[in-house]
Amino acid sequence: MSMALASESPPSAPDAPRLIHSNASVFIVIEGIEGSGKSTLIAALAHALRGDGHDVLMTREPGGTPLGDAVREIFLDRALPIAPMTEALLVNAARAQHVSDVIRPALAVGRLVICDRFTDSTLAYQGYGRGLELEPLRAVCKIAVGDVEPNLTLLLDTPVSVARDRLRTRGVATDRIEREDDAFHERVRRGFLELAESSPRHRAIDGRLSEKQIFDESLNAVRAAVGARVS
Ligand code: ATM
Repeated sequence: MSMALASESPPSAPDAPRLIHSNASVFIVIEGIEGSGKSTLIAALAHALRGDGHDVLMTREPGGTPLGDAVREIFLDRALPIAPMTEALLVNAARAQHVSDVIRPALAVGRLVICDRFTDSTLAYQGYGRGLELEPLRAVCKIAVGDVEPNLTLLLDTPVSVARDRLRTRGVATDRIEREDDAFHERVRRGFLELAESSPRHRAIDGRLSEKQIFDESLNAVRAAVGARVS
């Protein structure tokens, strides 16, 4: 992967990236309901972390591989009725491929991986949202990911009404999950919050803050996670 090349850049070269933590192998996940501002945050974080000298890989779920992209199309297809457990198994089939082909290899060569959604999305959407029991879902996720765990999960916590307004303003066509009613998205939001509160590797950030505040808080949290990983 490109990390090896980046490491070979002479540190004194004027345009060389500042390689601070070249072997960080850090796995960062960004979670939140649709319209919470994940994409903007991820792009800004990747830019800043590259400036720090990290070899950043941005990826997403469902997706991240050819199989994952194919699953995503099926998963979001409004014309397809899909049972809750089928949803869980589909996203985890895609996840197993994603972990095996993309995330694990990137971490193995010291890259910093930023993933738009991961296992918390399954617990929040299929568990809290659809009403599936959490423990079997956790077991399915565990089968898909093995020992790959995020070092930090950032939750962009945004009220459903705010997220809906943003999506409406952007004119985004609603997919199979987005078109669920507000009560569903409220359960998902509460699920994300409960998951975040139950773990020290999570950080919830108020999605109503300004873009700059969200970015600053997030970047500080990521840098702290990188520091904890390499120190
Ligand atoms: P994005 O548009 O954020 O990439 O997510 C696609 C949808 O997939 C999202 N829908 N909404 N709203 C959440 C859903 N999803 C699940 O339901 N379970 C999962 O495990 C994952 C990864 C995503």
